[in-house]
Amino acid sequence: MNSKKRGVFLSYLRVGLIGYKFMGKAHTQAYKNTNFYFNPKEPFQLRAICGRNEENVKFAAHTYGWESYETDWEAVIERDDIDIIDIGTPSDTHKDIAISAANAGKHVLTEKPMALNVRDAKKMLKSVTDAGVQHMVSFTYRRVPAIRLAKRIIAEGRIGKVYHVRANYLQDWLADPQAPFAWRLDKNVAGSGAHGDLNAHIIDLTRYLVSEFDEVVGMSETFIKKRSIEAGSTNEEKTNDSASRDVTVDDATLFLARLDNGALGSFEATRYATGRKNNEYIEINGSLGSIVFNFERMNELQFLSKEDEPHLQGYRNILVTEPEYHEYMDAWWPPGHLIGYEHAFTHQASDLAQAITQQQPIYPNFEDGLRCQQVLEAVDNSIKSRTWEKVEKTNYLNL
Ligand code: SOE
Repeated sequence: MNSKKRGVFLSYLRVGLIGYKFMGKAHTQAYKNTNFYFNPKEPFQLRAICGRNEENVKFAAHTYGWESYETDWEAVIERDDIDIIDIGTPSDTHKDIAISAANAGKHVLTEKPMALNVRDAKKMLKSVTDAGVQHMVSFTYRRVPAIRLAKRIIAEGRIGKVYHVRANYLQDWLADPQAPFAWRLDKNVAGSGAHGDLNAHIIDLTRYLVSEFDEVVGMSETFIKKRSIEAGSTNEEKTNDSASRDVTVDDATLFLARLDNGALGSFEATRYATGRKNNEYIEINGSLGSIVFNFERMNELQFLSKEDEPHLQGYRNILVTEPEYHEYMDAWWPPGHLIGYEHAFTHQASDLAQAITQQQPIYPNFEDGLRCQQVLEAVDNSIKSRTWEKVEKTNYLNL
């Protein structure tokens, strides 16, 4: 008898991905790269990708390598050959899909911001908690190796007591008045503009690296109130027959914060920072030193230590690519070969696979997503009240 046996994996983590555009691509690559570079005990299987436009989602299934496609997200959730629902669609869809997925016993990963508001975020958190499934929010910047090093430096006490967090997330894709209307400019679909899209990230990084938020005061502006509808717009962007649409979200939102640990924070998110493309910047000043990270130089971390001899003190630029010392880098290349935007999505998928297989908690989870939503909403409330607002931190549904 042939003694050679074909190797067969005992089980797979079978994914249903809702959405096939920017995040659909990034998440697809993350699942494939996890299998290839992180050798998970249970590899991901790309079972179904979902989108309403059959022609487009069929093309995506074929080119991205998904086994099947669906045009109705509920059909994906009903399938018994899927373990994980990954939500890569606009914010207005997150609540219904996440709750349905949890109720069907599926693990849930959702893109940020988690929800349109705190109330929906609480309902989502309750559903996944009651269902006992894994739940995660795609704040991928926590999984950039330089951010992991920043976390380690702070945890080791190397910058001492933190006094300041200074963060911004600057893009410029709307600085051109001719830029057409997009779904991200519709409050009903996106929930908010730069605030929920970009401040969400630096709020999460601040929570991850430094502290929870105590109270905030903010301001926002919509510089261009109406934008043209361009040919080929999606259903969300089209409107009856008008050639343009009102922008119903913020173009830029800035806010100040007092953190629970007594530090002061300043935060800015805008899509009008001409020349800044994806400039997520965070500087943390402490009694013994400082840290500076800028995503546009994502393989580097600047660190200053007051413990250095005075004549040698200054920001040192650390290239965070050492496989032996820097988290995640042992899966990739030799020192100095750099990684990019998409690698943090792979780190996220790899950690999710490990958490599911080992039945361990995973972060940032839906409670982190809710905490972020509570900061976002407190800023929105302060913009309305024009006063400082405390940040709510309860999980219960005060319905
Ligand atoms: C905005 O353009 C955006 O795509 C965010 O939505 C993502 O979360 C960020 O990673 C890149 O920029």
